[in-house]
Amino acid sequence: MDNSFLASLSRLRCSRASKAKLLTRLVLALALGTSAAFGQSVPAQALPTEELERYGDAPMFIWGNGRSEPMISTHGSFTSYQVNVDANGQNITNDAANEPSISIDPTDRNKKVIGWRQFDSVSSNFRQAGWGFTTNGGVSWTFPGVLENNVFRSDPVLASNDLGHFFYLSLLTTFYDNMWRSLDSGQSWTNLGFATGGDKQWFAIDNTSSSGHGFQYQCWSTAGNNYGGRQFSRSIDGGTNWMNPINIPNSPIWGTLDVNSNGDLFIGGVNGDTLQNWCVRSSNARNGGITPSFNQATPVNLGGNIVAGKSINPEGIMGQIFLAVDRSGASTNNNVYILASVTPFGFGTGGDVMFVRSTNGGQSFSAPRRINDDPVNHNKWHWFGTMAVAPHGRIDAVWLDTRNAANNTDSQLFYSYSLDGGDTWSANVEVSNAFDPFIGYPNQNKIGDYITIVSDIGGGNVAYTATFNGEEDIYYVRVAPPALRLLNISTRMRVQTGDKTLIAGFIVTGTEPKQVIIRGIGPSLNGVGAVLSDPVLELHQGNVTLATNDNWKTRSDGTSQQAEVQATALPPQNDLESAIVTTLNPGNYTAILSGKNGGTGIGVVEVYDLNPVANSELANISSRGFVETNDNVMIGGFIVGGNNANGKATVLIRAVGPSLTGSGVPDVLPDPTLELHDGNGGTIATNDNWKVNDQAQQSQESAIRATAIAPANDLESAIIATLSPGQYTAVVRGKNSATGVALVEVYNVH
Ligand SMILES: [Ca+2]
Ligand SMILES: [Ca+2]
Ligand SMILES: [Ca+2]
Ligand SMILES: [Ca+2]
Repeated sequence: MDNSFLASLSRLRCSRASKAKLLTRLVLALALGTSAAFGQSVPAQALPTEELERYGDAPMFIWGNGRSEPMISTHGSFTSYQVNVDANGQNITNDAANEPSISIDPTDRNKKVIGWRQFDSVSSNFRQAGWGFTTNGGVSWTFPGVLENNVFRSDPVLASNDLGHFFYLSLLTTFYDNMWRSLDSGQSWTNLGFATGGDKQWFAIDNTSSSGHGFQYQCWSTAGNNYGGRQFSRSIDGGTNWMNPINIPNSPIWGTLDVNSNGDLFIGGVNGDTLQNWCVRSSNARNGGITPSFNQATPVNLGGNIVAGKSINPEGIMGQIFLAVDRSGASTNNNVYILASVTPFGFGTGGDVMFVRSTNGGQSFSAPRRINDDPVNHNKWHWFGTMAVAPHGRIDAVWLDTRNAANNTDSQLFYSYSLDGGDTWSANVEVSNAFDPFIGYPNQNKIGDYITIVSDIGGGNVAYTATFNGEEDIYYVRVAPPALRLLNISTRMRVQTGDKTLIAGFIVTGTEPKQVIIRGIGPSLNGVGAVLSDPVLELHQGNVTLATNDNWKTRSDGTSQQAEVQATALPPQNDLESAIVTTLNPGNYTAILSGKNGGTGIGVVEVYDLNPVANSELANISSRGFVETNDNVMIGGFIVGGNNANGKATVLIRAVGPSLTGSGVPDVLPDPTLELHDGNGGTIATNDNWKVNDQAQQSQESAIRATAIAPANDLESAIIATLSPGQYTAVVRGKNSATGVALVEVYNVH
């Protein structure tokens, strides 16, 4: 297809059509503004359209942009890193940037990309496609230059597929889009070419295992539209070719789309004429052989209206509609969530962040729920609300908030999360310092029209626009629920000899040394059958033996360590038991528990964190042993704790057997099963084979893969759990009472 021909054709067509529409909208905007000014109830009228993404100022040749240190802005425990820095990591002075769209590599969340509208001069609204990438989790960013020099581009939308390939949908001055792709984690981009589209497009990629796997779905507005109002297209070949656009029932605009775990497509948006919000579904868009149709359209009450042209963002939108679907495979699987900043019905100013959910495939939605938890004040702005769902189902919401500002314009990024599918939400958390959103407008009277977030298992990755250094720039910040730690990790099993001793691998992560006590327990265990009568303990790092201990009161060199061990308040109860008190640098360690003189029996090896406030933690334990039956199964224990009363720990627990064969381990457990119990023995979850959540009977493959440590064999087991402070045990058994060598592993994922 000849893009330049299409482009010139469209320029002729759209300039007439969209001018007429814009005029209509401006008239309506004036009408709306009038009634709002009198504080009257605002009936449903047409929306004032956002200023179309129209070419204005000509490109400027910028010779004099200076450089300054990049901005890093900390607020409480949150650090916002400037993204739109040059190839050397320096701030570019006198430019402007907004409308950031973020995407992360699902196979390695340290790799993230953010695209934005790049204005090389703050005095010009000429804009190009900016982008930055990070390979270290967002601490440092590189902006090698715009996608295409001196080409007007706007409205960036980024997404990644399940291989970690990034896609960048970019709006041209023709109101058509290009799709760009990066196969190298965002370092370089290839233009895949013409991609239909229109003004304020959004797109989503189906990363499920449905028949629509890899399909890309795109929707856009009715204004700035080259297709006579048709708003939807699909690419079944990874963004290269797009079908002839079709209508979406009720013409929703300014809303995102997403797929459920079966590949059903959902589109959110507001009808610009009636102000009614909609959730529209296609159940056959995943069928590449037919033109998609929409089989459900549900009106959605958000308790208020999507608005544009308000004082907080004069030429822009106060908030768009963010729709996201839970694909966790857990009990919340396929919930459809919608969140937006809206002006409450009956009011002309202010905005609240409102949330609804559907648990029946979008047939109906819950009553709207207000997420910002400050006292109701219809002057306050809670704007640019956006949301994402983590692979295991946590919902993360962020927005800009003027609650603390006497001038009611200085804004801070705020955060709230839900761990129960939107039933309850955390207290709101201040994430950023306050900034003046009116500073640094690039000859355009708004700070763009959106910010975005993508969630991973540990937290949410936010791209937002702020003015901390006196210019309009793009920032990255990671938000997350307060994290708890593993204060103790242990493994219990029947210790045998040779390959069947108990080997506990553990990792200390962080930046500071960690003081620990490692214990080998046997004789003091009660009621567990034949115990290991005289344990011996070794601590290794790689091939280096760091310490050995037979009986805890005496070191291997014969000196006494009784006082040192007692000072930990964790001395073993029996003199024959073993203990090593040591301080470990971050790294991988192995503790081996065996019986003296070839003794066998049930024993426990355990590691306690003696300095939980250090900037380091026990991140996981991976214990290997020979799993038998009844009392002689393998039991991993751990204690979740820390200094945050509202904190939780998200853990991945695995039972590994058959894949050990590849490491040369004989007699592996052929088909493990896993149980997670709380401190009272209650069962929290069970799992046989990791791809299926046994409680919900849904696929949890994508959630487990999102941890980047999915088991290697389909018969192995995995459970993701978000846990309050307390003691927990994970039990590994062989299916059908089989026995063999296996691992029980607990990872703190954050
Ligand atoms: Ca700058
Ligand atoms: Ca825009
Ligand atoms: Ca001993
Ligand atoms: Ca299994």
